[in-house]
Amino acid sequence: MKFLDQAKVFLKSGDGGPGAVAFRREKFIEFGGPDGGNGGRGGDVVIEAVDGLNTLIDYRYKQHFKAQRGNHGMGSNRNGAKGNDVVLRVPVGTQILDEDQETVLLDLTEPGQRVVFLKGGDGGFGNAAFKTSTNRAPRKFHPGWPGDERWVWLRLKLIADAGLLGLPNAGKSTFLAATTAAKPKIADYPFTTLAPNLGVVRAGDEEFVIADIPGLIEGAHEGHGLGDRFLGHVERTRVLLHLIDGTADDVVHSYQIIRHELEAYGGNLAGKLEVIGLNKADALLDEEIEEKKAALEEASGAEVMVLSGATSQGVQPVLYRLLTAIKQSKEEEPDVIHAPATRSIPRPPVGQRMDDEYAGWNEETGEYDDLDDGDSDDDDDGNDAKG
Ligand SMILES: Nc1nc2c(ncn2[C@@H]2O[C@H](COP(=O)(O)OP(=O)(O)OP(=O)(O)O)[C@@H](O)[C@H]2O)c(=O)[nH]1
Ligand SMILES: [Mg+2]
Repeated sequence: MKFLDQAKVFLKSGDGGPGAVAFRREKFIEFGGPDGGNGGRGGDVVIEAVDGLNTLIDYRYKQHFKAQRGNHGMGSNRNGAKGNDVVLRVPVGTQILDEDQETVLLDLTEPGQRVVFLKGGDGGFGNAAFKTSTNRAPRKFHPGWPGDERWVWLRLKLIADAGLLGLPNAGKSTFLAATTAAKPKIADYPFTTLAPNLGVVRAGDEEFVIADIPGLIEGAHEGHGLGDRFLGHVERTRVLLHLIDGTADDVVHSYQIIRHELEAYGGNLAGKLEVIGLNKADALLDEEIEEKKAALEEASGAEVMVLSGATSQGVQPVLYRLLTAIKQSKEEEPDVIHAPATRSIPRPPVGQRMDDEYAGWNEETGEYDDLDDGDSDDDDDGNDAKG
């Protein structure tokens, strides 16, 4: 199954329903008056973050989401019903981006978070609302306000605590498989992993989520290999585990390639806390380990941990190191819920207003001439005479 991490969708909130033009007409009731109710509000476009979803695959098959239009108003001052909302259920961690794919409009970080993204248009006033002291029988109504519509991108960034980074074949997926219940594909050719995998690590009584992403190569930021688009999946992690294949001739060069790509990617990735692991130690002689570890420590200026995902040698200390970093980072910066995006586009009125010069009140008959009333020929005649 292909992992789908973004989708383009069209959203439209419902238009408001039109107001009604109606008059009270009852036998023996002398002064009826206008009683056309208001139109109903259009349905909203609601976006909801739910647990248990981890892809946006549904949005590949259905791209258009339209909320229902508000119902029209009716006589006897009955207002139209509100249109039904349309609710998009997305995985936690989904961002809504503008068509430019850059401007973040909404960030859903908490399960259950529910945001009205596009509000339905308001219903139009019925003629009862246009009654004034000088015009007691208006035939004016408002057709309702339009809903909002726009194309947006849904983008999912998996929320993992730790991210695995490295060149292809560094042993990232092997590490994930060794430390979690995840079963990623592992093979001795580059780009075995084509989409991110997540796994839950248990270290003592604690748990954290680790993400394995496709390997990076030199020039990934220019699109080489699978490019750097998967880095978005580790952008939000609290710590990175940078794995280096210890069997490579020049481990320092391997390290620097990845560092360079992180810097080219931008954001705060390069500044993120990094744990460096010299991997595949089982395949190395002791003196090789010492030599490569020392070279890496000199190049990075940080401690380098030695491990083997294949034999699990040195893996536990790495997990505790990651866990400590995650806990520390959570203390410094607890999870933040981003404020929902607010809509600031004013809605222009549409449609024409009905001309209200025509007053249906007939002084002589003491009745209103109702437009809807097709069989009142006599009234119409009387009215023509008046006009
Ligand atoms: N000897 C040894 N081999 C390992 C170790 N970890 C991984 N390998 C081997 O290295 C090869 C690549 O392993 P993967 O886990 O698929 O590497 P990856 O970093 O996920 O690779 P990509 O998904 O292509 O980026 C496989 O043949 C693994 O069996 C290790 O600790 N020791
Ligand atoms: Mg892999």
